[in-house]
Amino acid sequence: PQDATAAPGLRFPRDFGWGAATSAYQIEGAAKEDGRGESVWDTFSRTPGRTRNGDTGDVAADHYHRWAEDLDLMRDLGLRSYRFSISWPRIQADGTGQPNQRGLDFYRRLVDGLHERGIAPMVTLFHWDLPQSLEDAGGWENRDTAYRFADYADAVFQGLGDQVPVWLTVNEPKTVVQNGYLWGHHAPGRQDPEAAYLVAHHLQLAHGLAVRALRAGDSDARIGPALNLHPCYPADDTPGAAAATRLYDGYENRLYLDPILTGAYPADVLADLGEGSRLARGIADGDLEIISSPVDLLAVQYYTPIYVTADGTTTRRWSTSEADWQQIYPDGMYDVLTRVTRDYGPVPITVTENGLPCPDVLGPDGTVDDAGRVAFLRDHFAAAHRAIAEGVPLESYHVWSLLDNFEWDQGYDQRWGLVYVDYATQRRVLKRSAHWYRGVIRDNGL
Ligand code: PNW
Repeated sequence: PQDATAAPGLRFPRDFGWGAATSAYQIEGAAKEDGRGESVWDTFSRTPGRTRNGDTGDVAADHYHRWAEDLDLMRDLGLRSYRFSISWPRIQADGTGQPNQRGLDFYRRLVDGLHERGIAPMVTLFHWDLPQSLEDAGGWENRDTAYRFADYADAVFQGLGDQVPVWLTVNEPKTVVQNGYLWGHHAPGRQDPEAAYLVAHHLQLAHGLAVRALRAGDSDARIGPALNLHPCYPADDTPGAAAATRLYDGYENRLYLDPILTGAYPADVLADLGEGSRLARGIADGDLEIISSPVDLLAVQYYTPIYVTADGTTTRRWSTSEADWQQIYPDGMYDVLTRVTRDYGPVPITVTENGLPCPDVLGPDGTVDDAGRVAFLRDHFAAAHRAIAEGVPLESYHVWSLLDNFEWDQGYDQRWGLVYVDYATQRRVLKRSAHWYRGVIRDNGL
């Protein structure tokens, strides 16, 4: 189903940042080492029934111990950029106070090791692993958590700042809002729409406060948000579907883009939530100035389009991947990149995630043939190339993910890596897609 042909001979801009991405809880393991505290994902994954097979991130891909080997893998692939996240509870076990030096040391080794191998680090401050102590104090429903995040960010800037050229604040606030607070299949497992949109505001506030914390120092690093965008298309050509799609786009995209890049929440979404909503009541004077503090780049994560019907529900139009929420639609990459440039630009853009889960198996000959992932990436790279050709200032592209890892509520059954992880032995095996990607990077194109 994924055999759309990419035009041959596509060259990317000089110094294009070919990369791969991971996140702390999904790969590190070592859940109890070196003073690490617990996060909402420890609590959630250890609660029976919350994850497939009861999987947890306790061991994951054991990257905390195998980081040097993993850095060598990245060098062998020829990566120019590596996006990873810092575990907040490794830096502050309870979410506040003096930073834990052993936690900082781990990331310092990682960052130094990247530089030694000629790979640029790109660091996400928050990829969902909120310290459980802060959750116990109200978590993201509590405005104070945004200020705790700014303190944590400041500690990380002080500890690593001189070696990190690009910081990303909050990974996919929308996924926390929707999966964590609307539908409840991610930590903290709530189903409370009123809470959800207040959480959206506090995550945005956290973003803005972290931007300000970086600017308060003398760092010349760059910083921006990491947003997963879903291009929304009407499922038919009725006016009803057009209107429903417009509002759907408000909830999926503008709710997160507008405050940061234009300094205002989208009026249609605010109206739809109602004047008395907890979001509306939670916006204090000055918040939007903080949230819209100028950013240096916008990190875009694209996985799937959404087709919206006139009654405001969604429908499937393209083939679905192993992730039930993902339809395969490479043109969506072109559409999101050109849209953000048109509506919010020009702002430098990095793609910080894009990828496909596949039913990968380690063959008897020791290879993993993920042809579907190769086709998927080729078609999405080609779509990004088209956007660049039309003037989108895209500077780098990170495949999700470097390694197979803990895919949240789906546990280890869903494999997203370029590199296969045999969890019984923790052996890493380059999949066909990894070998192919090495060639793309070497040729700087398709
Ligand atoms: C991202 N959706 O989450 C996360 O940043 C990663 O940690 C995760 O492993 C990866 O994508 C693959 O799932 C998403 O519903 C979760 O469109 C849900 C969606 C998109 C991304």
